[in-house]
Amino acid sequence: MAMLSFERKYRVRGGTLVGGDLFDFWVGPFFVGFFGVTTIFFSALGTALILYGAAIGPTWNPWTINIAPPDLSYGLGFAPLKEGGLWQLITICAIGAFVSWALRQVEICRKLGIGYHVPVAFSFAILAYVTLVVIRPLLLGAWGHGFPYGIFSHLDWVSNVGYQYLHFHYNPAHMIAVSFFFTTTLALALHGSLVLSAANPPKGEPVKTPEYEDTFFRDFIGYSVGTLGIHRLGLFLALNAGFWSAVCIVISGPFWTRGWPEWWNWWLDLPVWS
Ligand code: UQ2
Repeated sequence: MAMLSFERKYRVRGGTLVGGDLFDFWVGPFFVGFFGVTTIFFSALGTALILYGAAIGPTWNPWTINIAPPDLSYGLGFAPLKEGGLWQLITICAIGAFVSWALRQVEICRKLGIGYHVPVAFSFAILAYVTLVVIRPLLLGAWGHGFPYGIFSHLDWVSNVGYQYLHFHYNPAHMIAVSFFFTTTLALALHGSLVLSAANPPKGEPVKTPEYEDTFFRDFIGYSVGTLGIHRLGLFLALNAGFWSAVCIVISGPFWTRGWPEWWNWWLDLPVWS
């Protein structure tokens, strides 16, 4: 792939966390680095294990392929490959690949002397996954509490775990997470449409400056959060969506075992009503 004219200028040596100069090179447009190698290793091994799991399973239908975690009776021990051990190895590979990917982002940030916002943001996604397949199963005492790897099967898991708490939408952390997801889409819709509105003037007119974007919102609601502010807000909203998702599942079981509607009894039990 051809290198863009400005790219060579940013292909600077150094900034690596591990391996010094050894893996400090590019393959085509891609920076490699130690963590590029570990990403390839874990994702190739993980994918091979998924394919093996599918091959020894009953179907090649992509919707219904399922690689299940071990039975609860295995607790926090290792299970035989065909009894959930594959799921355990695939989970290790997935975490290895995700963490490698984040650390490769860190190395690229260090090279360029830019902030760590991207790897920090990605870490929240990793946290949400690790909460589901490591932290919550550890707290509950069995790997069998992890979710199965399969398209339909993971949907069934979400539904079943939800009904186990009667009505998951009454989970207060779930409410907060959903609100952040929706607000994220609102903010991105506002931002995307605003930028395009300024960047796509009628034929023959010049592209409008950010002052026009500020002015639109000042005319409209008396306030503009600003061009930097909207990106801070967007990051804040998106990270909170992932964070509260992790909270809402990790409290379900380890810290609250009854139905979530019942949790709200604290409100009915307030002494002010008597
Ligand atoms: C803005 C601004 C942008 C934007 C947007 C706004 C010029 C290009 C979308 C307006 C955003 C506001 C008022 C915050 C809305 C609050 C929530 C919680 C959705 O002012 O600066 O930059 O893209």
